[in-house]
Amino acid sequence: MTVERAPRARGTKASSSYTAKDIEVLEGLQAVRLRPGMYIGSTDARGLHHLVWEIVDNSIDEAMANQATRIDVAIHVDGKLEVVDDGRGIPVDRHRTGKSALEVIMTELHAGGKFGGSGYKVSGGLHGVGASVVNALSSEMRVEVLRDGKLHVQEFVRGAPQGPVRQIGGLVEANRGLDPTWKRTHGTRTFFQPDPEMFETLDFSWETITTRLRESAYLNKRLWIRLRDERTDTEKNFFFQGGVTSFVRHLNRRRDVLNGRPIYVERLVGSTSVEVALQYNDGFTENVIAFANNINTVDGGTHVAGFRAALTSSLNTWARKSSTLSEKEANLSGDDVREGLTAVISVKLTDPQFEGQTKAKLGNADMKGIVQNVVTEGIVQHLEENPADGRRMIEKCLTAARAREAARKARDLVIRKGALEGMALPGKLADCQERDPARSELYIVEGDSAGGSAKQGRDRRFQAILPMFGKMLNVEKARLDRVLSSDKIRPLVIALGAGIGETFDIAKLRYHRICLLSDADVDGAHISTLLLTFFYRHMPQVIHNGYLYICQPPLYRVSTGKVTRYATSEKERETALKELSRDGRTKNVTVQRFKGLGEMNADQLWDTTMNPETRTLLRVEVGTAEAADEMFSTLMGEHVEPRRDFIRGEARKVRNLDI
Ligand code: 0RA
Repeated sequence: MTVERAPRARGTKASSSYTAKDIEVLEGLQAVRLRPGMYIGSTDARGLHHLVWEIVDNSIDEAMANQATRIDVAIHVDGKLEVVDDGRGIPVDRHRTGKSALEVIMTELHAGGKFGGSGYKVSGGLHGVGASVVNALSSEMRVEVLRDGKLHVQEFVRGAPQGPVRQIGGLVEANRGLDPTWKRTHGTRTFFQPDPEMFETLDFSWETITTRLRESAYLNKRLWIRLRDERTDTEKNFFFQGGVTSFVRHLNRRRDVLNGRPIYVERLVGSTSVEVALQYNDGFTENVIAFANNINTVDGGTHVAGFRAALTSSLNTWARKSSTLSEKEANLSGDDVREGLTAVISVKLTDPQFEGQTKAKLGNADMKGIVQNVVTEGIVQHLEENPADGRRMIEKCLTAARAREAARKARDLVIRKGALEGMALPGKLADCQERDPARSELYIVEGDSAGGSAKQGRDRRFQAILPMFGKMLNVEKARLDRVLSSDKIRPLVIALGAGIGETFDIAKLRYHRICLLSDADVDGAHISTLLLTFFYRHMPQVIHNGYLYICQPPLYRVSTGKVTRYATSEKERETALKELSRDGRTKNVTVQRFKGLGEMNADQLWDTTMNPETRTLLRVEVGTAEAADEMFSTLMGEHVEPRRDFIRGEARKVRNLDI
C-alpha cells in the first residue's frame, strides 16, 4: 500500500519527527481513500452528502447532550462547506501520544460509535464513522475550536495535519463572519472541501441539505439550525418549539385532518427519552416515521412495536368505555387504527442496537414496553380531554374495519389464485425461463404495441414482460380492497408472487429487477409515478432492497445508415449529430424522434433499453422518509393545486426519479 506523505508543515521538523504511529494513522486514512464506499457508501452525490451529515451530526450530538443550542451551515461559493456550533468544542488538550485530542479525532478511525463524551451515542449504519473519514476525503479541512476563551486551529490536507494545533486568538476571531448577534463563547467550526479526486460530483444540493436539516430540527426541539447558500444568496432557518408535533403537522399540511391538534407525548424514562406525535387525516395510508437517536429506522423495531401496541389497545379501551364501539362489535384491529395515521416516533437511548441488513431496525428489547407505556398514557389523556377527537378517530377506524373485510376477501383471492401455490400466473405475463429471482427481470411495459415489441425483443431466458394498458388506479387515493380488485394491479401482484400488505414476503419475490418502461413523455412519467406510488405504499421493501428500476428509452435515433446512435436528451442528440457528421456530409445523417415506445421495433428496443450491455437503468432510491412522503402525497393526493404546482415546478425531477 502506498502512503501519501504529509506535506511538511512550516516551522516543524521534516521526516525525522515521523514516528511509526504517524505512519499507521495515515495508513488508516489511506484505507478510507482506497475504499471510500466502505465508509460513506458511495462517491456519488449521496456519498458527498454523507460528509455533510457526518459533520452536522457531530454538532447535533452536542445539542442532544444539551450542550449546543444552534448550528449554522454554509455552502460557500468555492465549494467548501462550513458547520458551526456552540457546543463544548472538541477537546484540544494533549493526549498521551503527545498529540492533541483534536488531532486524534481528526486523524484516527474510530470504529463505530462516538469518541468520548457522554449522552446518546449514535452508531447506526454508516453514521458515526467519524470526522476523520471526512478529513481523509477532503482536499482541505480546517477545524477551529473555541474553548476557555481561546481559539485553537488545525488544518489538514487529504487527512494529513499541516502542523500541530495552534492558538490564534479569542472570541473575536472565533466568531468572525458569523451572524453578529451570535456571540459564542465555546464551540466548534469546521470547513471542508470534498476532494475532487474522490467524488464524482462536488455539487452540494440545497434541496437535500435543507430537507435533512429541517428533519434534524424537528427531532431536536428548540435547536436552531440555519442554512446559508452563498452560491444563490439564500438562507433558511429552522426552529421548532413543537418538536415532532411540528413534524407531524408539516407531514399533514396538505391533508384534511381529524384531530386538529396532534396527540403529543414526551417523557424521560430513566435516561431514555421518548417523544411521539400522531394525527389522523382523512386518507387511507399509514405514514409512521420512526427514529432512534435521530437515525431514521425505516425497518421499524421495538419502538414501533410498542407504539402500535399502545395505539390499538388504548383506542379500543377508549372506544368501549365511551360506547363509541358497541358491545357486539369486534375489536378494532391494528390495520384499522393505522389507516390515515401520520405519526413520528423519536426515541433517544444510550446504547442503541441497530439490526438487519441495512442497520435500520431498532433491536433494544426494553424499548417496546417503555414506548408502549408512554404512548398509552399520552393517548388516554388526550382523549379524556378531547372526546370529540376520540369519536372522530373511532368513526374513521370503524369505516376502515368495514373496508378491511372487503379487502381481506380481495386479498385472499389474490393469494389463493396467485403465486403462493405457484399457479395461474396472469395470461398477459410473458414469463422468463430463469427461476432464480436474483437473475430474473420483470419489465412492466406501458401500452399494447410496446408490450409486443418488448416481448419480441427481450432475452426470454431471464426477461419477463408484463404489459399494462391505459391509466392505472391512483393508489394514494384508494383503499387496499380497491387496489387489490383493480384489474391493473392484481396481475402485477400475482406476477411478483410475494403477496401484498401485511402478508407481503420479500423472500417470495420472483424478480429482483423490476423495470418500469414507459414513454419518455408526460403521460409516461405519470404512469411511472402511479406505479412508483404503488410500490412505495404497498411494497416499500422492494424499493428499500433496491429492486425497482426505471428504464431510459431513447428520444432520438441518429443514423448514417451504417452507424447509429441513440440519444435520451437534446444534448445527446446534438453530440451524436456532431459526431456522425464530422466529415461534413450532414445530409446523409437522419434523425428520428421516437414519439412513444410503440414506434420502436423489437431490435431497437433491445439495443437501447433492454440489453444489459448497453441500457441505462435508474435505480429508484428514496431519500429521507419525509421527502418521499412529500413527493407521493403531493403528486397523488387529494388536493389538486399543490399537485399542479409541483408538477410544473419539478416535472424534470419526477422524470429523473430524484426522490
Ligand atoms: C469529544 C468530547 C467532547 C466533545 C466533543 C468531542 C465534540 C465534538 C464535536 C464535533 C463537532 N462539534 C463538536 N463538539 C464537541 C466533550 C468535551 C468536554 O467534555 O468538554
